[in-house]
Amino acid sequence: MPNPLFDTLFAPLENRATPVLILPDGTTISGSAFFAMIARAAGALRACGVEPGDRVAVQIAKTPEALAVYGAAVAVGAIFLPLNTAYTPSEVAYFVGNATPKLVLGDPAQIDALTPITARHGARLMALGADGTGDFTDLAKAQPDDMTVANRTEDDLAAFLYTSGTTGRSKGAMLSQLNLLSNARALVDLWRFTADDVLLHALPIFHTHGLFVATHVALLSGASMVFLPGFDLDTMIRLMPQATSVMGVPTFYTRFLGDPRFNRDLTAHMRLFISGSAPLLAETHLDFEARTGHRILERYGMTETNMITSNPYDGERRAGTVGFPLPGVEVKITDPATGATLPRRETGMIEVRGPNVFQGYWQMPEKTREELRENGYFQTGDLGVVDAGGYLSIVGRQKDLIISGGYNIYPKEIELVLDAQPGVLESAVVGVPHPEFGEGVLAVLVPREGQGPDVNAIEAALKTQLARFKQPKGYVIRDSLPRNTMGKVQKNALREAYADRLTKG
Ligand code: MCA
Ligand code: AMP
Repeated sequence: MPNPLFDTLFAPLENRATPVLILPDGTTISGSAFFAMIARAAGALRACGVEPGDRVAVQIAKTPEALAVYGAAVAVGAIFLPLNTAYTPSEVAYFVGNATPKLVLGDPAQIDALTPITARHGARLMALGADGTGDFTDLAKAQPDDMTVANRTEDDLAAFLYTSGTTGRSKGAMLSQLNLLSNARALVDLWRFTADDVLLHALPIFHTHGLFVATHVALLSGASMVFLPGFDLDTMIRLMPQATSVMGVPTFYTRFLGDPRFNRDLTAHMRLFISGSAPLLAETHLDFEARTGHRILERYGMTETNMITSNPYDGERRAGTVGFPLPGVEVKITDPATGATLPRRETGMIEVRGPNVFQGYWQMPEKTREELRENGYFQTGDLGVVDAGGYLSIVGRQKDLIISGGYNIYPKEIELVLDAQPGVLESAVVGVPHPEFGEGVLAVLVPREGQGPDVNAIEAALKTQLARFKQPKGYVIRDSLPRNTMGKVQKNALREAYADRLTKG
C-alpha cells in the first residue's frame, strides 16, 4: 500500500547491505538490519493499539532504537511527536494534554514522574532508555520482522513539532508527508548528497534540524550517518576522518574553532559544513575559512516551514546571509504593518510559501489564521532584507524570541514562572550575547516593596519547572522596568543596558 514518506525514505533500506548508522564505538547497522528494527518497532506500536492518525510522543535519548521508532511511526501512519529530553515533567504535561497521544515513550528514569501525566490523559506509557533497552524494546523484540505499511497520502500528517508563540504557550506545528518530502528532495539536490556521503550527526533528533534536515537528507541520498548521542568535541574530532559532512548549529562551529586540533589537515577531506538554526556570525564564517579553507554553507529554516533558503553549493557562500529560496519555495519581504510587498533592499517581515509550509497549528485555528495567510504565505516573524544579488539576510526578529545554542526560548514562558516567585513584583527576560551559545537568557527582576527576591531560591525553584537550557544564566535586579508611552516593556533598552552581562568574566 502506498505511503510516500515511508516508500521514499525507509523502504530502500530493506535491501541495503551498506551501513546506514555508524556508532561512536565503530559498530555499524546496515540498511537491512535497521529496516528489521523499524519493522519490529512498528509491530510494537500496533501492539500498543496505535492506529493511523494517532499521536506517538517520545521523550527519549538519541539512539538507533529511537530513530527506528520514528520510522515505525511513519510505517503505521502515526503522527510522530518528539520532545526535547531536557523538558521537565511539568513541561511534558502540557504537550501530552494538548496532543493527547495514544502512546508516550520516556526514559526509564522518568517513568515514575510521567506516570500520573499519561494516566490523566489516557495515554499508554512505555520506557526506552539511552542504552536502547526498556519495555518498549522488549515488546519490539517479540514482534516479527516482516514490515506492514499503512496506506497514506502525501497530504496526511506525519509529525507535530511544538513551537512557542509570543503568548508562551507551545503550538503543535502540523507537518504533512509532502512538507517533509518536498524539503528533503530539494536539499539533497542542492547540497549534492549521495550514497558516498557520511554525515557526522551530533544534533538532537527531536527538532527539525537533526530529524528532518540531517536524517532525511542522509536517508534520501543513501548516505551513512555517524550517529552520535550528542555533541562532544573530542568525539567529533576523533570521528571527523570518517565523515564527509557536518550539519550543526553555530555553537558547533565556535567550539571547533576553540580547539587547535581542528585544522586544515583534519578537515582536508571534508566535502561540506552546513550551519543553521541560529545566526552564524560573519566573523565565525571568516575564521572558519582561514582555519580550514572551507566556507560554511549557511541556510535558514523554521519548524513551521522546514528549510526556506540556502546559500549555494557552487556559487559564493556569502557570510552573514542565508542565501536564496529553495527551488519551489517563494520568499517575499513585506511591510509588517500593512503586509504590502516591499522592493529589494528594504527591510521587512520574511514571508514564505511553498510545499514546505505546514498545515497549521493543532487545534488552534485562530493562531493559524494569525500567522498563515489565506494566500498561503506564512509570516515568519523574522525581519530580513534581500540584497541586489538576491541573497537574503536576517537582520532581526519581530517575535520576542531568544535563540540559545540553536534552542528557541520564549521569554514569556520564563517571565510567567519568575513573576510567581516570592519577592518578585515583575520580570523581563531578554537574550544578550553569550560567548558559546550566541544568545543567553538574562532575567531582570523588580523586587516587591520591602521584600527583595532571593536569587538562589528562585534558581532552585526554576529547576523543577523549566528545562535547564531555559533557566537564566544571569540575574539583574532593578527598581523598575523601562516602558514606552503605551506601557510596553522596552526590551531593546534592557538588551543594550546589559549587553555585556554574560560575556564578561
Ligand atoms: C546546553 N546548555 C545550554 C544549551 N545547551 N544552555 C543554553 N542554550 C543551549 N543551547 C546548558 C547545559 O544545560 C549546561 O548547563 C551548560 O549549558 C553546558 O552544557 P554542555 O554540556 O556544554 O552543552 P551541550 O550538552 O554540549 O549542548 C550544547 C549544544 C546543544 C550541543 C549546542 O545545545 C545542542 O545540541 N543544540 C542544538 C539545538 C538544535 O538542534 N536546534 C535546532 C532546532 P549547566 O552546566 O548549568 O548544567 S530546529 C530549528 O531551529 C530550525 C528549524 C532550523 O532552522 O534548524
Ligand atoms: P524554530 O522555531 O526552532 O523552528 O526556529 C526558527 C527560527 O530560527 C527562525 O525563525 C529564525 O529566527 C532562526 N533561524 C534559523 N536559521 C537561522 C539562520 N541561519 N540565521 C538566523 N536565524 C536562523
